[in-house]
Parts: sequence; structure tokens; C-alpha cells
Amino acid sequence: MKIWFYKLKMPLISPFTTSFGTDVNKDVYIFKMEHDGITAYSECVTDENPFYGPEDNYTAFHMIKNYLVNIVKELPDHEQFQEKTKFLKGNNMAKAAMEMLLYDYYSKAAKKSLYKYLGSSRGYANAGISLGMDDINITLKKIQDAIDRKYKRVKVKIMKGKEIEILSAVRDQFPDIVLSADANSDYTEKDFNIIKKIDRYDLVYLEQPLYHDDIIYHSRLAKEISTPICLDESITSPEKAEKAFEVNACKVINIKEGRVGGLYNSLKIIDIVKKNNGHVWIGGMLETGIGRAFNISIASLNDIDYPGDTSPNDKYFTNDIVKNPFKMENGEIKPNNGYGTGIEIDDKYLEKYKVDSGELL
Ligand code: OSB
Ligand code: MG
Repeated sequence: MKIWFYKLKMPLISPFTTSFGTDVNKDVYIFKMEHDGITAYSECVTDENPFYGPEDNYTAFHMIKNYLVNIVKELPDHEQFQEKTKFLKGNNMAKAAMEMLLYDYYSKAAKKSLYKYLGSSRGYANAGISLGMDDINITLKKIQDAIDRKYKRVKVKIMKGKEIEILSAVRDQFPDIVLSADANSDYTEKDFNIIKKIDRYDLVYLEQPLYHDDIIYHSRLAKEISTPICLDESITSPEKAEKAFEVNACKVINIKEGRVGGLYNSLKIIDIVKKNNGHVWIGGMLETGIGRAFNISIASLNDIDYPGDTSPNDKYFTNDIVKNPFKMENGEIKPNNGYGTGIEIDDKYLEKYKVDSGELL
């Protein structure tokens, strides 16, 4: 078996601003594994800085290189992978990068498309768009474009002190769209009075208003607002999802495979959401065509009942590193029908954006 890494720096079509900062490039580790005539790929969703969650590209690479590759080498099945990596606390994004490499490998070995390997699929993902903060006129124009392209939900980023300006401008112009807002944990338990004002904008949900690892304050907040709460950052495992429902901290969960340690845990969380009559959708981390193919595959499962942050590749990159980027029709994106994620790597762009590479095994 061989495993290689590629570190890429890919320019984003437009800068992406959240309450925690602005990304101009996508700095990302890609992994390639060859074994038994099968080539598998995955990507790690960490960024250069630990501003969304506690991991970054440097911590993840350390975990992968010095711990995880040796576990991948044994080709554990998906459950065994969880068992064998339990001794490493946290570091879910690093684990997920290796776990998903194995999912691509195993679905290819089974001669199945990943989306069929994962479960019962409707055959397409419902697409929503996530818009970073911008000059408000740019945001309004991007929303009109999104409506024209038939996106099924629009999510805007907000931050403390800017929420009313952003949401009132959006609602004035678009009174009827399916709208949500994501604060990326910018508020605290002292801000409930500001957050309550968000109720008047009729959002389908408010995403992660409070601390990145909190459940209890979200549960208190849920009692004080009528807008449903969606948790993103706080849900880092199936157990965390159970606890969140136990204390009514949320009605909706945004699953990012990276944040929860991979696809196996994502599938468990989907079951937990169903058992609790909640809602669930698949988020995004501005992935390249590789990570995107995993997202679209899982987002196509029947149990995913809300549109995700699952845009086609051309929202992010002029030239993605795949030859078969996704296309959206009527707000729907079909996963690839090839084996595994079905992506075809475009070596030309992989080389062009490469800043480092090497062998891990
Ligand atoms: O909170 O959902 C988030 C991007 C980077 C970090 C956090 C988030 C996001 C997004 C982008 O909202 C979703 C996408 O990939 O389009
Ligand atoms: Mg979010």
C-alpha cells in the first residue's frame, strides 16, 4: 500500500467572510492511497488557522502522519477504525480524512458508488447556498443569483452587531425565500436580548449562535426564542448529538463529516436525529472537488431532509482539481455514478495548486 499527501493553495473565486475571519484561498491537504489496483482520494477539512474549531492543517497533518496512517495501513473496516482510533482524543477532522480515504477505497473495492454504499439514496442532493458576509448590496445580488439558479435555501453569515442590518436588508428584498443565518458561535449567554430580535425574520433556523462547544446555553436560548436552533460546531460526535436532543438544545443538526470524525459517525448522527424527530442536512467547508463528492454523496441519502451547504464546484473555484465537477439542475445535484466518490482527478490543476507533496507510506 502507498499513501501520498498533497498540500494545495487554491484561490477562491470570492473571499469568504464569517464571524471568525476571511478566507481568500483554500489551503488544503489531499490524500491519495493506492492498494490492490484501487486508487482512493480524500481531503482534510481543516484550515490554516483553528478559528472554526480547535484543529488546523498543521495539527491534522501531525496526527495523520504520526498516528493515523499506521492504522489505515491495517485496512480496518469502518467500525474497527473507530475502535482503533479511540485512544486519540478529539482530532476528528484528521481522523475523518483517513476514515473517508477508507470509505472511498472500500466502496471502490465493492464496485459501488459511495452514495449507494452509504445507504438508501434519493439519487440527488438538495442544494442550499452559504453566503459569506460582504457589502450588503453584493449579498443581495448574490441572493438574487442564487434564486435564479433555483437554490432551495439561502444561508447568510451574521455576527454580533451586524445581524439586524443584514437580515432586515435581506428580508426587505426577499420576504418569502427559505432563509437561515449562521453566527459561527459569535454570541454569548449575555446576548439573548439581541438574539431574540432575530425571531422577526422568520428564519428556518439560526445556526450555532453560541460557544463552539456549548449545549447547555443553547438549550436555555431555545426556550427564549421561537426560531429553531441548528447546531454545527457543537456536535462533534454521536454522543454530543444525543445530549443536545436530551436537553432540547437544537431541532436541527448540520453534519460535516470532518467535524464528527467521518462518515460512520455521520450515519449514526442521522439516526439519532430521526429518532428525535429533528431535521438534518449536510454542511460544507469550502471543499475542493474531492471533499465535495463525499458531501454530495451523503447529502443524497433519503434521511437528509433539509437542503445542505452543497453548492456545485464553480461557486468556489474557477478550476477545481477534478475533471467532472458537479452540476446543479433545479437546485438538485446528482452524486457521481462511478465507483467510490466517482471523481476524476485533474492532475494538471493538482500540480498547478500544489505547494508541497510527499509519501506518507
Ligand atoms: O459554519 O458552515 C459553516 C465554511 C467554513 C467554515 C464554516 C462554515 C462554512 C460555510 C461554507 O458555511 C459552506 C460551504 O462549503 O459552502
Ligand atoms: Mg455553520
